[in-house]
Amino acid sequence: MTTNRKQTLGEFIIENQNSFQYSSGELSKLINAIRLAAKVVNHEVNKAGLVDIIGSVGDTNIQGENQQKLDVFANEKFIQTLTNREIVCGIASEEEDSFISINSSDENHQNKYVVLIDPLDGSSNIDVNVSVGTIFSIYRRVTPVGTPVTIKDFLQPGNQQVAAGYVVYGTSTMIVYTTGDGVNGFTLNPALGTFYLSHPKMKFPETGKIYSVNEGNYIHFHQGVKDYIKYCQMEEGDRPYTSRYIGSLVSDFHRNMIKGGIYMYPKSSVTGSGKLRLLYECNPMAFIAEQANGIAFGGKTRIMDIQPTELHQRVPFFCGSKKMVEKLQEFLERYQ
Ligand code: AHM
Ligand code: MG
Repeated sequence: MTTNRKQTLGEFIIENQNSFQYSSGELSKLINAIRLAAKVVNHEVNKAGLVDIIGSVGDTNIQGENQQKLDVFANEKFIQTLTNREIVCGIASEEEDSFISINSSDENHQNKYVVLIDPLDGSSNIDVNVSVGTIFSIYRRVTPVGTPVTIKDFLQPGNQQVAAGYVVYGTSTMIVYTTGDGVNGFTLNPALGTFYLSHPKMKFPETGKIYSVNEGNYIHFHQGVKDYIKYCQMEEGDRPYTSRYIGSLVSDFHRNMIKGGIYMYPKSSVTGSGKLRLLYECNPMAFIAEQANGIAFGGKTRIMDIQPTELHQRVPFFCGSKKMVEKLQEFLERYQ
């Protein structure tokens, strides 16, 4: 007898536990902890309009930006959950100046994973009721187990990631993640508090009709990017494309992965760099994109091949459907 009962995220994690390259159950526990923290953050995000939690707490983060209260809440929740469960040896967060070293109270339990997290990305969208997200990235430490983590454990190129994912707090809440064996998406049933496998084996369409970029910054873009934007707008073949920009990376990426599209955050002539952070935003999204047949490009090289030099490093980011990113690359090459 066939059944259309959907697999839960918990079941999926257990079933796929042995497919990880270095399977010991530790990575599964870690993803489980992220699932738990995501539910708590989701609950809080959903009531943001009801309770007096929105608004700035007045702190500024390392990038000099105003933190929203929910950023602080999400940051604390993820760090607390991962710390209390003693399943990682270190955490770096977009909201923290430096990385956190976690010493397990159990001497026999020598954790080998570090997590890098953007606890609430796009948080300026919260007070206007627009989707936000959490982005996470997981690496095996490179320093010996049982010793405190060092900066080396965090400054690894994206091609060393063992898992990465995001939570989108949208019209429904979803967790989308990869452990290097494709990308799967799980939707939360809020009545039951359970994530169900709703989007198995997600793939970017080869090409698409959506381009996502903050065109307000057009004047500051590299000539190759400007020309590509003009190409997207030209009346020819299947063009003009559709412009869609939420200003929330997770949501823009998620839509483009489902419908086909390209997301761009180029460097600007003013700042000389992009806005997005290599470790917390670009690398995890790049891992997911590549696992879903897409491309993530940093303007000169593959995002995941960039050797990070600092925790809060920013890079240009171009990501999406293969053919669209390749076309953009052609335009960029004309000016190199
Ligand atoms: P944040 O980490 O401070 O929330 O900033 C990242 C966000 C991304 O989600 C989004 O794609 C981008 O900033 C939007 O920036 P802009 O408003 O400059 O277009
Ligand atoms: Mg962010």
